[in-house]
Amino acid sequence: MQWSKTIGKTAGAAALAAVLATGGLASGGASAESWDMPTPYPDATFHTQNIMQFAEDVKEATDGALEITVHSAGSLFKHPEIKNAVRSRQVPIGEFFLSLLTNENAAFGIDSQPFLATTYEQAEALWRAQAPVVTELLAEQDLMPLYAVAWPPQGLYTKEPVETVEDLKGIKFRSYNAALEKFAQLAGMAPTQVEVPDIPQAFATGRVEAMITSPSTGANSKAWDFVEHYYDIKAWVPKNIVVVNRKAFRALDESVQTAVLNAAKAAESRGWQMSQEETQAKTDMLSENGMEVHQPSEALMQGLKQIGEEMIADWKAEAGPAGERILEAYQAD
Ligand code: PCA
Repeated sequence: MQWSKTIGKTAGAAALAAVLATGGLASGGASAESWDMPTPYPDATFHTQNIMQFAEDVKEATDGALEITVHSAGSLFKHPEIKNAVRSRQVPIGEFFLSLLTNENAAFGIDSQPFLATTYEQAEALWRAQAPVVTELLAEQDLMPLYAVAWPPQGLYTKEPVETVEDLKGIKFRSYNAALEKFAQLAGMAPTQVEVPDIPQAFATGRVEAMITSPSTGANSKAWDFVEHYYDIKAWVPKNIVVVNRKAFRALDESVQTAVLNAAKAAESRGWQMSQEETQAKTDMLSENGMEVHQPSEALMQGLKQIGEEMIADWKAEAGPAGERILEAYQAD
């Protein structure tokens, strides 16, 4: 843990050099393969912990033939660069927020569309519908998904009480992707993109004053230090995805490939389980630390859902046939 904090504070090239040096020392036998894996979120995040376990599982199952070193919190590559770093084989494997790829194809972003899938059951069905399309689209870039895990349903954090969408007007809002930015704008707010590790500072300096995110990210960011209210609006259930470069994967011995796929399968089901368990635990943590946890008013939900309908109509138009395929499969599930 200590080393990753140090790397987090070091500038790019120096960090990479330090990391490679550490990786070199850590990897035992000469034939052992050593993979660096950038991830965007801090060590305490359940996704990151799940990935650490995945790395452990791979190491154990392959008797150390493949060692994956996790570089959390954007310490090796910044979040928006992780996908291309894997694509260009600067690293063989990485994790990122799937809907960040919306700018490439709207099909990647369906899990961040408001009020389309708001429970775990729905989110799982949506992933079953989305996964084949995502797999095809990523294959065009020589990438292969290993697994995806949902965040808990997204809630609203504010300084002042919110009864209707009107109350959100003019608020400086922390965003994390294009869909959320649009949602915020349609609600009359002023969005700014802020990565998770930078949330506390963005609030402390007044760059932002509200956000929509999971109870996990809220609690891990100590939201109680800067906002008082949490509204459980369950707006959507977005996912992180772990992808591998196909050339790097194929270069592994077949038995190692199988071990990676098995560990990925286990990580997917463990991750969804962890996510569900977190939802209540982290929401409780918000109130234990003095925040007011509310069920949203009817009026607020109505206003937000209206925005959602507009967004989904736009999304359908943008996503075209790939989007239709996903929606049809989702509705038939
Ligand atoms: N946490 C991440 C993505 C969704 C979530 O719950 C974030 O706030 O950026």
